[in-house]
Amino acid sequence: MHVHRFERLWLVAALAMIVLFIGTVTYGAVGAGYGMVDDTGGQVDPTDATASENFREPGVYNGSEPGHYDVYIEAKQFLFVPGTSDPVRVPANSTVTFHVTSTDVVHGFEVVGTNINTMAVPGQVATVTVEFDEPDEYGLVCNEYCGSGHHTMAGSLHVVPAAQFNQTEVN
Ligand SMILES: [Cu+2]
Repeated sequence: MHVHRFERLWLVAALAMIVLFIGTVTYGAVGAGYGMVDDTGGQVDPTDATASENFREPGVYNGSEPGHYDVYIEAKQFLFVPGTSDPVRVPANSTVTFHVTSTDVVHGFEVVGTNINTMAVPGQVATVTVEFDEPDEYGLVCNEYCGSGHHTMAGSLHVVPAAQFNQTEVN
């Protein structure tokens, strides 16, 4: 059977596009380092999150070794606790694990300008670990539509010079 040269060209071009699209979707799903909110952070009762050993009173805690901190953040309509009324403060040159949960509806937790970006799902604790080398100030935003005040749901994270970080700020 004779296939016209242009017909063949379009067949090849269409096939190449299909391969390219599947490739970009695959890269986005597994190659770019994205992770789903999974069970590593454990589960909690969303109506009483701190009752579970997987979640503590929101705040900054000393981690398992020096220079490591655990930050427990409760997201709820329409604030981060801590973060919204008081900035989250951690020292520079530290490794910080955020444990984020929601006590009402699905929220987002993004540290603006970094690759820290997770969902805050009621009943589920999302954990993300990150290193902060330099003092800096970051915004926190909720990027899952969570209700009429969603656009006001924001906070801040201050990475302060180690000398300015007071151990009394740690729970
Ligand atoms: Cu929200």
